[in-house]
Amino acid sequence: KKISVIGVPSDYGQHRRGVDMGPSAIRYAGVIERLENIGYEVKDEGDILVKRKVNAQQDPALLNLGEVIEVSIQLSNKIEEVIKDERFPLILGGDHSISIGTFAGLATRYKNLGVIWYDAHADINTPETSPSGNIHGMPLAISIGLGNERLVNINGIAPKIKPENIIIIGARSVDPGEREIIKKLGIKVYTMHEIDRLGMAEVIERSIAYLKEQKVDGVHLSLDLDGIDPLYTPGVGTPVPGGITYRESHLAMEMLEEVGFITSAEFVEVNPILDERNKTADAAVALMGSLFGEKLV
Ligand code: DIR
Ligand code: MN
Ligand code: MN
Ligand code: MN
Repeated sequence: KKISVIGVPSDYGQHRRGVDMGPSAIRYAGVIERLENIGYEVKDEGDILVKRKVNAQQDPALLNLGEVIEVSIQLSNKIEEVIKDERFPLILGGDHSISIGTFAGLATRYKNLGVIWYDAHADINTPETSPSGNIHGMPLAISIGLGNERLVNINGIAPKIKPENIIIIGARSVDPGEREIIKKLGIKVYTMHEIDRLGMAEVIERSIAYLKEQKVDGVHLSLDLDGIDPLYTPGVGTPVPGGITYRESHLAMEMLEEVGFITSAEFVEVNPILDERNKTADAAVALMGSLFGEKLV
C-alpha cells in the first residue's frame, strides 16, 4: 500500500491559535519514518497553502467562513488527486474543520462511505445550534447536508455522507442541539458510558459489524486527539476529562487494522502550543503505527 501524507495547517475552525502548527509537530514526531519502517511507500505531499487572514468582518455564527471554504476546496482537490493515484490519504490537522474538505475529496470516489468519528465531541452543530460559532464543531452536520450552504456544497456533491453510515466513538461533551440531531437521525454514538460498560474491544467489533451491514464502500477514520483523555493528549484546544485511554486507543487502531477496511484517515486538533514536550503529536504518531499494522514481534 502507498500512503500520501497531507498537512493542513489551519486553525480557522476554532479560537485557540497554534493548532495550525499541528502538521509540523506530527512530522517532527516522526510520522514519515514510522510508516516507512512498517514497509509502506510514503509520499509527503507537504502542506495545503493556508493564507493568513485579511478580513476583519465576521459572522458570529460562522467564524472565518471564507478562510474555511478556501482551505476545504484546496484539500478536497488534493485528496481527489491522491485517491485517483490509488494512494491512501493520511491527513494531518489542523483543527477539525478540515474534515469538510476531506469529505468533499472522498465524495469524488466513495458513494457509500462509512465514518468513524473518534472524538470527545459530536461535531454535528449547525450555525443555529452552535454555542460558539466555531466551524470545527460542525463538520459532521455539513457532511450530511445540514448547515451553511456554501460549506455543504463544496465540490457540488451533497450530501456527502449518509447519517446511518456514521459512528461516533468517545463522546462526552454534546450540545443540546447536537443531541436533537443525533436522536432525530438515529446516528450511532458510543459515549464514554458504552466504552466503560462494554469495553473498547466490543465497541470496535460492533462498529465493524455495523458498517459491514451498511455495505459501505470505504471507511474514513477521523481521529480528534481530544477523544483521548487529556492525561495522554494534553495538547488540544478543548480538552474534556474522562476520556478514552492510551491503551484503549491503541487497541481500537489495531482492531481496525486487522479487518483492513480503513481507506483514509485524519488526525486533528494537535496544538503544540498547549502541549507538553510534543506528547500529543507523539501519541498521534504511535496510534498511526498501530493503525497501519506496526508489530513488535
Ligand atoms: C462545541 C465544542 N461543541 C462547539 N466542539 C469541539 O463549539 O461546537 N469540537 N471542541 O471538537
Ligand atoms: Mn472534533
Ligand atoms: Mn473534539
Ligand atoms: Mn497493542
